[in-house]
Amino acid sequence: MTTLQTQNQIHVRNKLKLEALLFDVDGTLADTERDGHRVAFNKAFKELHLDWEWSVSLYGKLLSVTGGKERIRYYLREYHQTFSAPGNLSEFIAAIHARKTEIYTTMLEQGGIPLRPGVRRLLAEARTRGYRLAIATTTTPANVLALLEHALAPGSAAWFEVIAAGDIVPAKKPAPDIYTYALEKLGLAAQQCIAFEDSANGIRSSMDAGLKTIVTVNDYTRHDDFDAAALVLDHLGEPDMPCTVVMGRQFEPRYVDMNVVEKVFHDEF
Ligand code: XBP
Ligand code: MG
Repeated sequence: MTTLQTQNQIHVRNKLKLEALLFDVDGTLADTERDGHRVAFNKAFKELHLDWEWSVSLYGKLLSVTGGKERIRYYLREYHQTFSAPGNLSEFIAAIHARKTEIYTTMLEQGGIPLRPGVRRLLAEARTRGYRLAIATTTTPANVLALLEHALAPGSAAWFEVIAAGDIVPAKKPAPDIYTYALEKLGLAAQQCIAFEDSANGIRSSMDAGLKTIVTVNDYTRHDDFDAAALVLDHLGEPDMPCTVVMGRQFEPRYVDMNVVEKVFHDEF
């Protein structure tokens, strides 16, 4: 029997204690897609003399595929069948994507993308109260580090015990692999953790890894299917910026703090 299985049995017997919070990045920590990733993709295309332009609405459709390289490949297959890459397609896509990552991280360095409401406050409270933190995302590791460094706080990557990102697992979300990987690195069972997500692909990934999940929607995801979520909100809220419950029980005051997270975790909501 593995250590995790033994831990699982002990916790099932004893009543589970919430140990760690696992966060998605894009759309959850910050609204990065429309005015961040999308803009960086378009700038990279232009620099490389490609006449591709991803509009706000087209990008919404492309978001059905997670991962930037995978998204470019999907775009070519679905919207640009006549395109013929100079040389090897995978290498060509990787080169475009590398430039896109440089452009995107520069945007973050310039403070271009803030955190979503309540994210900084909840992370700070979770740290103070001794909860462990991790990240499980599809995006490139450099993007996560740049966001944390410039939107959260210098050195804040160290707040997260595990940063599971990008190609570290071959199957990206909606596959559960990135969450399973993060749980393994934490040495915790899913029943000891809670996840924060913003999209249908994200919640399929977290739920299939066995994690109870709180969802904060955004413009691209508000019509996604979140039936499996423990709680769905427009954002985490702040004392002076109440959140709205999209699915789940109303609560007061209307912002998510660790007391709310604990209640959701213990099904007291
Ligand atoms: C979101 C994604 C990513 C980003 C682009 O991931 O699907 O692909 O759109 O990032 P998550 P890259 O919500 O899991 O954070 O270009 O670096 O892949
Ligand atoms: Mg997301």
